[in-house]
Amino acid sequence: MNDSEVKKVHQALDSFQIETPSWGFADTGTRFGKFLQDAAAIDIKDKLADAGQVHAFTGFCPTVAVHILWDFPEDQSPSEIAKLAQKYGVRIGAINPNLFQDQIYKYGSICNRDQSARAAAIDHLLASADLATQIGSELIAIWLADGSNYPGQANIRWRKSAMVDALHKLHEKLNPNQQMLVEYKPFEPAFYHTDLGDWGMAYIVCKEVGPKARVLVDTGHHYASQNIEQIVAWLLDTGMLGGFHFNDRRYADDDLTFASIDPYQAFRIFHEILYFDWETGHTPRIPYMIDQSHIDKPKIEAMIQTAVIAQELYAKAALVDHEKLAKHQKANEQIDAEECLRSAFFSDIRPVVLEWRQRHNVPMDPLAAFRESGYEARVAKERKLRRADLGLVGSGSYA
Ligand code: RM4
Ligand code: MN
Ligand code: MN
Repeated sequence: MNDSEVKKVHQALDSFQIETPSWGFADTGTRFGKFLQDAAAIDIKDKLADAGQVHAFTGFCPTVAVHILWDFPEDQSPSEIAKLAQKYGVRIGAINPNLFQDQIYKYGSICNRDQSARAAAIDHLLASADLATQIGSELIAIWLADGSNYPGQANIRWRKSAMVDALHKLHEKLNPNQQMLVEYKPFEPAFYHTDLGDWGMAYIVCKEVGPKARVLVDTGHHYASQNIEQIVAWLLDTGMLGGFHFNDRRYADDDLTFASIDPYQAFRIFHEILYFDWETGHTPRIPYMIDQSHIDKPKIEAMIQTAVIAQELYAKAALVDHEKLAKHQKANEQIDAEECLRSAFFSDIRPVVLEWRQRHNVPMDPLAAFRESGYEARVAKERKLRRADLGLVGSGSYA
């Protein structure tokens, strides 16, 4: 690697940050049950403390996404939670409203034909905007579980207009610095139709809702052979890319570790972003967020591993020779163009990443350093006792 390549990678890494999800530190599972871990976070304080560890050992995970119903208990004010984050060296990032858990949402939230369910959902969205403003969060990330299970059950067009109407109300509540990120998903929990089934639907809804709405790409929410980097390229070109939820999938919404199944796909996504950046001279502010459910991996280690994997792939993507690539593309030299990607992807960028860590005063091997710190064993002991005190007994049962 020559000096200018090294510089390019350093520059890219300096601007690369990843947001961790509060729910990724707690016990989560599949619909069949949960396997509990003593060290898993019990409450928001634990989640922020654990996120603080990830940031301390990696140096580029300074914000934490939160889920309203799971993370804001009634006896704690939002500003207390923001202060708590500060205490652990992190900030609150995206706010995620919860429109899927309550019994009233059996047939949907903002797309429900039942006026009272819809009104409750809209109230919750507006309350989420207030909360975001109160704690200085600029992002509201919306994932709807809305959809239907059987053909004929739903008037799909009616539901679309109800959705646009509700999201428009939220949009009007946002201040100029805030954005709403609209996430799509082809199926689950609904198995016949999902009201926001793909990026095109999310794009149309954002356009109808207003300029503060953008599309959120969850890498796990695509059909098996879908070309995600093309979606990303189109969203970049239209100024509609709102951010990412990172995870990987083998079958459906598996929530596996980002790039664990297909690292080349993750690399190609980063490449499209950096290529856009080079070509347009415009660096979009892209919130990169992890959205994973570590069912059986230790939570904090899994989060550090994910962040490091993403950082390495981003560094590799930064190594692509854009001038050369553009030249080969223009001349239809497909083999040479492809080689531009392959040679960056297969380069060993770890020495540059190590240099970056040294410059930023973070451990050379974040995972090993975290393990040596003994944090996990310490909190496991304390949280196990606290769980017993609180009378929290886990259950792995499905029915
Ligand atoms: C969904 C989606 C959302 C996440 C929920 C819990 O599949 O990815 O982003 O908040 O799961
Ligand atoms: Mn997601
Ligand atoms: Mn998901």
